[in-house]
Amino acid sequence: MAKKALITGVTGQDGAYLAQFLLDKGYEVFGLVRRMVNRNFENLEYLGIENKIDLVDGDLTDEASLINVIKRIYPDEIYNLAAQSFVGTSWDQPMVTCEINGMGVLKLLNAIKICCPATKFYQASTSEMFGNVNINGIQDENTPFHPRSPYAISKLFAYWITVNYRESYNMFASNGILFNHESPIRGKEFVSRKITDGVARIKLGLAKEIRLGNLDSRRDWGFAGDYVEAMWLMLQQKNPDDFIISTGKTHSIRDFLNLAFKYVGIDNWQPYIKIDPRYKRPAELFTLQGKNNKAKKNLGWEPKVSFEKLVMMMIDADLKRLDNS
Ligand code: NAP
Ligand code: F7E
Repeated sequence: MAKKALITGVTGQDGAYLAQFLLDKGYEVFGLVRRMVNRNFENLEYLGIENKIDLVDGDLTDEASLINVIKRIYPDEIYNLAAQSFVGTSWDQPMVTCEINGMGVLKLLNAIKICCPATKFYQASTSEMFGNVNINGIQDENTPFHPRSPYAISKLFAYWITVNYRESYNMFASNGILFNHESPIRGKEFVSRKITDGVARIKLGLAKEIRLGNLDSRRDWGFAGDYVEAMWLMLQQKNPDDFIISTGKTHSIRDFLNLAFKYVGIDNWQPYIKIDPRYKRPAELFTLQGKNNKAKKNLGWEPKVSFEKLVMMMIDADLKRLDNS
């Protein structure tokens, strides 16, 4: 019989790639979707899997809905990817962010404990939890946390409550501490996609500039399609554990701009970039770079898509999308 997986956040970037990955592995895939006036299945449609997933209604902030869904499905694996995932918004909406990203995870873990304690659980943790600790080095699983945004703080609660349910109730619950990962279906509010969409528009004569904030921060950017494999691998281990998933390399926003503009034949990007204070953050994370040795050794996982290939892939997709629209 096919294994059953429930994905929360299935309409997001990672949810769509993970659903595709699990369908290819022969899983029966269920996706939790919350009530919206206009539901958006664009990412699932982009990957051509919108009709292959069983969509179920529920919201991470409503424990009764989670219990109902879990009782209906009895999944073998639950991947909790749902979140208010935009760091910038977390200063404007700190309570919603903590309700969903923090308390939502506790509600889900509790629902699993009550209904199906043997179900394996994956929590989408984040490199944002490290803050600016060890920014001249490289962050690993032993680096102390110092979150610097309401988003990061909500995710730190979720990280520890996952560890606590594992230790208290012997549940199979693992944290993936993922560094930034992008793709052609990354939300346009994130800097990578904002740049590739903007560069494609400039190339096609549809825009004249891109407005950005801090160009000096550095991120360890990988490809989302590679990272969902690591989520699955974590739940196939004998024991639950926490893993950093990253490329091990770091690049600045300026590096991203250099590559993106060069790819479309523009060597001097300065005239197209306007610095707008609205996009600067009250507390910035200067450099993120993750050491992925544990994942390589224990999971046999490695990133396949390089930073350069990722940027080119995203620009190609945006050029194609704009050409067809
Ligand atoms: P994303 O594209 O923003 O997707 C977030 C998903 O969460 C969407 O499907 C959204 O549904 C859903 N959601 C939000 N609030 C919900 C609620 N109350 N109940 C149910 N669903 C809800 O995020 P992503 O980039 O795929 O990231 C996936 C997860 O990994 C997130 O938890 C994020 O914080 C974490 N993470 C991401 C990265 C990264 O670089 N991408 C790195 C580390 C960790 P709607 O369509 O209804 O809005
Ligand atoms: O910002 C700088 C910004 O919003 C990256 C989420 O998936 O990864 C993501 O969080 C950097 C920051 O991602 C603009 O100040 C400059 O230093 O693309 P971002 P993020 O904040 O790193 C982590 C791992 C997650 O867990 C999150 O869910 O780029 N930056 N100018 C800008 N950023 C944005 N968004 N827009 C700008 O105009």
